Amino acid sequence: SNITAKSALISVFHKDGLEPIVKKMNDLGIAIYSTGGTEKFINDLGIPVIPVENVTSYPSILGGRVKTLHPKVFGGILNRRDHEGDVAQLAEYDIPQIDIVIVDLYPFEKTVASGAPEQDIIEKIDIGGISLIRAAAKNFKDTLCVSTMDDYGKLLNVLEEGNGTTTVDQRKEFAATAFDISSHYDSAIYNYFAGDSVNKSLKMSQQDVMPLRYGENPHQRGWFYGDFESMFTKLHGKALSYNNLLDVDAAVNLMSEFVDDAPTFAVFKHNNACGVAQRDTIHQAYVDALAGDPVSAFGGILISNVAIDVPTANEIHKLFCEVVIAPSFEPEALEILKGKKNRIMLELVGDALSRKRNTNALEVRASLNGYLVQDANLKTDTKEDLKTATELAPTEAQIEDLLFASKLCKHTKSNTIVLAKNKQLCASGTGQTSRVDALNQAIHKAQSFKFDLQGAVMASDAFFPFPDCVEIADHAGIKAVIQPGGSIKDELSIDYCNKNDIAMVFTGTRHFKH
Ligand code: 93A
Repeated sequence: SNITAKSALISVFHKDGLEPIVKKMNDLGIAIYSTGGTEKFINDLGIPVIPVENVTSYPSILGGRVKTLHPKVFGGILNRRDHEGDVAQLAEYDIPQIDIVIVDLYPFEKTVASGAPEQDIIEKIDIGGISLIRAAAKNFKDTLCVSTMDDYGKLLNVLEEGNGTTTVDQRKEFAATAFDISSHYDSAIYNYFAGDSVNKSLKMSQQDVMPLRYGENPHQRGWFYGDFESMFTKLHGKALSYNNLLDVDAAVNLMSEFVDDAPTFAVFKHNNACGVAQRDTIHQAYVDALAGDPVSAFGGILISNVAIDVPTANEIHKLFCEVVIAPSFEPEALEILKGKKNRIMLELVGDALSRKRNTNALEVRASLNGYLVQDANLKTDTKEDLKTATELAPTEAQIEDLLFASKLCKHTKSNTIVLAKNKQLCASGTGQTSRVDALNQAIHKAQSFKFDLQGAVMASDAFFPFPDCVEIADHAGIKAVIQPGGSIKDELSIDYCNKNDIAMVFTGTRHFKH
């Protein structure tokens, strides 16, 4: 089952990275067959190459739509070496054995993502390449299939190790990758076509839609409709997923509250901030944001309201994170962060953050065979909105923390309680069915990450119907509270605060977020 390669067929869209491979093959005496552009590339390197047309005795026709689709090519790939009939037919029809197939497919997804017209997208549906991959992978017992540029390094190792000889296990591994590539490729094509019917039902044009690899889960299809590029320039990384986009939206919404403020950093997970801090430097803001919950931060979405500098980039680089968003990246910081191939880096376009706050966008969500539509929540609580409800008024420092916590509260899933201290999120309770649960979750979380809650402040997205929350908060060391007020039992909470030296302010604005 070991096979020593004597020939290879190379047909690749992207030619970069190919040079060391064809050189190695040439050294090993492997004959190379190739298609138009790839053949020219290899020829220009001064390496002998046989045009595939010499095998098929056909030119490339229909503008390249048919170049490798021929029995002599596929016979050469699919024949079984231990099968008498196959061997005889190879001789009978003068079919050359092909031991290695290297393909890099037409970039279908990239072409869709570029917003190209339909005609161009259709031309990028690879037929011959995908067939070569499937054929070579099917016949892994006899043929080595390299189906992606990402496997060039692996191929080179294998060639070097075995001097052109490969084991069946090695070939089977390459075949598994090949079917991963081909199934992903066809899913992308399917998503593109299926998107058409969704476009029609939403009355959108093909230009507005970005097909996603899948929806919230792999068994759900997904698309993004909108103008991503008006808000972000993608500088690096893999394609954004449905969940990435939800998080990016949540991150941008929160950071739009801090546009002109001191350096502020936030870490998001599942649409909620799990770490936020405002400091004199963005480096310190990042360090203190991360400290809010270093466990949740794993795989998180990061956002800054100022440029990412080198010290910050060095810290971020230690963390596995999906996306980093910032108004800009210092060039060297960008290089550091590019050190992880998949890490997505998004630069905010111009005043994208302030635009997010100042456009009267509508929020739409599908519901009950229709849509629920509402104004975006653009109300930010300010100092002027605060009415002191207790005998004790908050200090200036507490007011700053209260307003900081209130901003976080507004952008966290209800029911929520946010605990903050010195412009740092200590912890929040998120998306709970009771406010008491949200508070207990926040306290428990803060304590588990060693926050000292003495002197911290508490923000609630809605009023307290009972005095239980202020009591629990008091026992945890909370000294100031911000909440909308308006419960018929407000007095019970106020009384408790008065008896226990807690300052409480009412904003008059509820910030539910479901
Ligand atoms: O249009 S195709 O589907 N028809 C083919 O017969 C065919 N054979 C290989 N595209 C085909 N290919 C693709 O051409 C490969 O997958 C590769 O992406 C590209 C390489 O073309 P060239 O060598 O001319 O640059």
